[in-house]
Amino acid sequence: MAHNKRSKSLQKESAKVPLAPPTKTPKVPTPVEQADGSPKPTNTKTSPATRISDDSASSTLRCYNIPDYRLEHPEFRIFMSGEGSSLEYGVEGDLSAAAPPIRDSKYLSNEQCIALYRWMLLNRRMEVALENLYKQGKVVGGVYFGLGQEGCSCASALALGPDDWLGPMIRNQGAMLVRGFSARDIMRQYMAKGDSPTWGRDASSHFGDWQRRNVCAPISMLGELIGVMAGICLGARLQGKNVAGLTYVGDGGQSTGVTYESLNFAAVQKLGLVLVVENNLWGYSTPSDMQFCVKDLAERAIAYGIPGVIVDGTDPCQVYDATYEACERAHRGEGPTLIEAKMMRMKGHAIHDAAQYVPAKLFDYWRNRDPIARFENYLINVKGWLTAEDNHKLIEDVERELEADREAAVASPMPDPETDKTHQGVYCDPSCHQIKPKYGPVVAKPREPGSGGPKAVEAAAHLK
Ligand SMILES: Cc1ncc(C[n+]2csc(CCOP(=O)(O)OP(=O)(O)O)c2C)c(N)n1
Ligand SMILES: [Mg+2]
Repeated sequence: MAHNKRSKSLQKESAKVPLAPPTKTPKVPTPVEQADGSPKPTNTKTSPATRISDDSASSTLRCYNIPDYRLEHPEFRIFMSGEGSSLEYGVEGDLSAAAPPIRDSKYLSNEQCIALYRWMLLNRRMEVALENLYKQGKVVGGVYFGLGQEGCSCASALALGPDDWLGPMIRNQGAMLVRGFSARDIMRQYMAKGDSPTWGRDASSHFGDWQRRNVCAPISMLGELIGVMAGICLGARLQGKNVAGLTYVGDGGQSTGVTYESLNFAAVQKLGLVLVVENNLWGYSTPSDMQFCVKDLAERAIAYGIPGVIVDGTDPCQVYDATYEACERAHRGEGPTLIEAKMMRMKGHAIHDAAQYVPAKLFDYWRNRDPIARFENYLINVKGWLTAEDNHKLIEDVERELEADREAAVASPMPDPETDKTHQGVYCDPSCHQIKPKYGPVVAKPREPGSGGPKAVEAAAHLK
């Protein structure tokens, strides 16, 4: 029931498809089953990242499990060859396998799946429109794309409850849409229009809404948002409420020191951080094979003492289910979860990057795993939840909405230079600091002035 209540309140200002209560789906393989339902040879317990073997004090071998929801386990390696100007990346491994099916969701109803598909479509089509606006010289700065990652962005944000928080990164424009921003807002922002969310003071997707939508603006310095989201969860807890704080970090960004510090802090304090590690195989032009040595980034969860889960980032149902369960843990006050979503960045780093360094056959492989095409096929042909005719109408509806948003954004005025003279909206003013508690009065006992009481005791009382 909590799920139903949560889904209704996603601040979906432009949602067209009503959400329905979750339906029970037919039996689906659990993370410890193979697609045919037979047990996997290893990982025989379902609880995430729990230690599954240290039965005797003398044991020298410890085993942990990391649930892996994927229905395929691609094995390939990217390597560097040549020298100087002939230096290039190659890929070796089996790239011939057919795309896997979509895993049935344990929580999403058919109506919710269709709503999710619509968000993903809107996400993609909006980015195509942004690319065109850029080519027309209307965008100020660059454009960042989440092509191939729409399922991950949209499904993860959809799993949040109304009191939860979102901390998107630049590729998570789909998550912004799900959380209630319109394509019009995002396009205005990219064109630095005077009525954009930052009144033309910043470009690309660096904006949030802490008042209504519980969205923390992206932070460019990779990993920094994790600590901020942990802080939001801590602040809510001090007000008597356990919230989930969903944010993202890439395969490149997760190597930063602040990622470790923030995640460790969240783990120790059992804060409701939900960290989606978007392993899209590239960080700028560095392949993930040259970025880290662990096989799966979800394994890092073991070192933090928190659950780690692997999902196919091109399968929105897997992403939704894993994020939903992580949010439930957060609401129960059980602490953070690390979800590794494996997928592929299907364009360059940003619009200026043609990604010529990416081996073409790797693009071909992942193009076959397109999240939208596969989800569309799932809804129409596998489940029969959407007719071809209704799909056609849905696509037309998305296009109509986008065109109206695009026209309005283009017609918006540029910022008035007069307002800039006063630095309005650039620097902090006293009103910025008047942020009232959102969930209730702060329950922490303030330190008595001049008491000089023992700090350790006070910290324990404040934070735990
Ligand atoms: C701490 C820090 N170092 C470097 C950069 C420059 N930078 C911006 S994006 C990027 C690559 C990020 O790759 P990844 O984390 O894999 O995310 P992706 O772009 O693939 O989504 C880099 C190095 C930065 N913004 N912050
Ligand atoms: Mg990356």
